[in-house]
Amino acid sequence: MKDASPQALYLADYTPPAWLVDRVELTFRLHPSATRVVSRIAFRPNPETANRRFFLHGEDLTLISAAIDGTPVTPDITPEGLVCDVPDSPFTWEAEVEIAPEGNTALEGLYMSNGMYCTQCEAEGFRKITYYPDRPDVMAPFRVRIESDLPVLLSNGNPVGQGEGWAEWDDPWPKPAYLFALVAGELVATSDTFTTCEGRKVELNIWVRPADQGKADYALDSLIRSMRWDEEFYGRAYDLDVFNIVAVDDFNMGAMENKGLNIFNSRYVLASPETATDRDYENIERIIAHEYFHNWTGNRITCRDWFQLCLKEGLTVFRDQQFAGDARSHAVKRIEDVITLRARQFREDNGPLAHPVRPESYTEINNFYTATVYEKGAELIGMLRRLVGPEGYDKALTLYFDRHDGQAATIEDWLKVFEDATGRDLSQFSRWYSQAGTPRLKVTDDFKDGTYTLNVEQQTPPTPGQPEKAPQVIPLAVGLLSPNGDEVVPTTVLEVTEAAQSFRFDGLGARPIPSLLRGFSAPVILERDTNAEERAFLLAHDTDPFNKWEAGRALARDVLVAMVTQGAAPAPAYLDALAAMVRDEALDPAFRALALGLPGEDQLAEDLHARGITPDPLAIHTARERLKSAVATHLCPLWVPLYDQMTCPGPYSPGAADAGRRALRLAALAHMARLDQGTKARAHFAQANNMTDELGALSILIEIGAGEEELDRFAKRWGKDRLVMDKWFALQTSLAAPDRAVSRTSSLTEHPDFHWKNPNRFRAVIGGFTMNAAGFHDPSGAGYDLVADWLIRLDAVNPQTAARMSTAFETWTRYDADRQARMRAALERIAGRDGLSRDMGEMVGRLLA
Ligand code: 0A1
Ligand code: ZN
Repeated sequence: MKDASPQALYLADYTPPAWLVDRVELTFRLHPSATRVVSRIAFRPNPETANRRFFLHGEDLTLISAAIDGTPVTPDITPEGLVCDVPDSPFTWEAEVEIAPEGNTALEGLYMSNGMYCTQCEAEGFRKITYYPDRPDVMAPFRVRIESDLPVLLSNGNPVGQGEGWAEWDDPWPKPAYLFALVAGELVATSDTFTTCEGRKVELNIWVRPADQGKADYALDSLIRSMRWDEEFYGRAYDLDVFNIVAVDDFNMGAMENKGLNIFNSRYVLASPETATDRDYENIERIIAHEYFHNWTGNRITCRDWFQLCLKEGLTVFRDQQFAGDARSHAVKRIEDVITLRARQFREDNGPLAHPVRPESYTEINNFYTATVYEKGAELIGMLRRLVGPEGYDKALTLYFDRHDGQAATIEDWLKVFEDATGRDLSQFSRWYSQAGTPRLKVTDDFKDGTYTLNVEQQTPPTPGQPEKAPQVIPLAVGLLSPNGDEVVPTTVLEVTEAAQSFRFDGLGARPIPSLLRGFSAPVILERDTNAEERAFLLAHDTDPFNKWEAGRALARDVLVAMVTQGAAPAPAYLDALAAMVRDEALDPAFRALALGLPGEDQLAEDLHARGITPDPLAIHTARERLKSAVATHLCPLWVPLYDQMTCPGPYSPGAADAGRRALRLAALAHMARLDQGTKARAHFAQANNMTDELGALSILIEIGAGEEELDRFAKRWGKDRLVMDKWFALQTSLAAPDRAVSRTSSLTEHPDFHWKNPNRFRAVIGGFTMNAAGFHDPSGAGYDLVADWLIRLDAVNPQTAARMSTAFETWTRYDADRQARMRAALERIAGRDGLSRDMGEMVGRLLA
């Protein structure tokens, strides 16, 4: 592993800060090419350490002046910061630096987006604004003065004064520098007020550019519902007089939880029925909630160091998942979350980038905002809750907030509150934080004299730097069904703690059918020799909605694997089971739509690889297309009635009920299109009055190789809307036929609207293409070269976004020797570039290790 490189940092090397900060005062004189930042910082020695070395982080800053207690000083400046001789008692540091936000294309620190100033400081962006101990365990209250002619000037905390060309903000809550934020621009607000359960009246504003006015209502509504939910379920109230959210077009990630001033990628704020899909609305709701929930899990209690990132992210994702489940359907939400977990985190865990939920070393922390830290991190919280029960969980959380409010905490602190609140020993559980890899659970069963025995073996494959794994505690939720479909043992959580273990169920009249890992009770891969009959039985009878869906998904996977490897015809048992499910009106339409979805091509490649078969992306694509057509034909009589039935009368509502009906209706339409060459889909596109239907019909047409005319019409209609045009670009690169994907993507990179420095547009075009498995893996290697060329180009201007996208190559060792050689060559070409960023250097180093 590249871990051994000189710049790698290690969790084991943590040392407390030498100096603590009591107060920060900042003045910004904004100018596109010459912004001045004046800082006044009260330092005091940390009584917990004898180290008195005074080091401040600082990158790309021009130091104008520095003084200690009013006396000018000349510090030693390095590319990473400065050191200076200081007294060994409290003192005030004053400095003035100059920075150039308009040239900041990396979008870290202070930068400009469409004439507006904004900041992104997590993880280590504050050091590009001024000299400071930029580490999360240094927390301080901030006061900020902004001087600019722009009309709206925002920072963290409460507004304390404003006049012609200036504004002042005061944030009384001590915070680490990564939560600092500043925004200045021509903005308009959608506003409301919220009175907390503690009686505080809070002004809520969602700020957008004037052209986007009217598109923030759903974000605002989501914010209010999030605030209410956090009070009701976690007892957490908001703690400032104002909560501001700003939508920004150029943003590396989804959004950022800066104290009192959340900054969002505009795609997760702006929505209207005509321009946003149901999925967009769902994402807005979830991400607004996520950032809001960080106010307590992240801001009031933050991380001691970046190795502890999952402390705030895993918990906050878990909380946003709970919230979304409450707001929508728990069953559907769980299925969607598991689809994402498998597609992103299992994929990561199975390749060269696998790392523990709490990594033990990194070179560039920006590379560790991963599915493992976020999504697997959330699964760990879910398992803890399953193990200690909901009351134990609530007690532990209350203790966590009481004990650690205002602190920068660790995973040890987190587990200790669970131990203290519930009396449970979590030493074995803590392995989930330190061991990478997805555990395999092998289950066999016996039945004798009324006793049913489940034999469980666990094993976690080696991952980079971790050849051996110790057994973990795995909550295995199980139910047993009798052959007539009755549930004879309701859901029971078995605790698997050993490498091999058996569990007995006595007093059964007949051999039961087990429903294992209900609700996906642990992030593991279940391995069990079973047959299509058992799967069809569970699909028909399981009372656990997740496992009902899972049974159908497993059937589909087996069918597809047989189609790819043996050229088999689609199994009728699967088609019949699917028909029964689609017909079942007792089931939620959203659930039925999910049941009609097939495992993705990348997922199938992984499944084949796990069975020792080298995946052929084109064969997988072809089999999947054949299966879709077979489903269309076999279930033919169902589609038109379903399409006619699943209308949504009344005005558009993004709520779960209507969204589920639209999803099922579009699923019916997709199958109809395979039988009528898209006639109905064309009509649907033409009549659509919302983006879900418009984009849904357009994707259906593209998938069957039609839709060119509609694509043109779509571009004419939406050419001026950048978020909608991102969809137009992404659709073409991600859905182009395998033999045309490379050329289509190349020609789109020549399109005058391919503004590649905008991360959303880059992700739409290049990221969209990397999702097109058969296109990306074109046997010529042209797809790899195309992506490598663009990663090299982007790395020079925006390392963070470029490095994230290098994960397109993380599965390279799964493929045939020829493809492997071509991917390796592409990665080596990137690695060999002069001036490669630290971000990209670390990623390709790990990918090639
Ligand atoms: N903390 C934010 C996401 C975020 C993470 C990293 C960033 O830069 C490296 C920016 C934003 C969240 O979880 O929403
Ligand atoms: Zn987060």
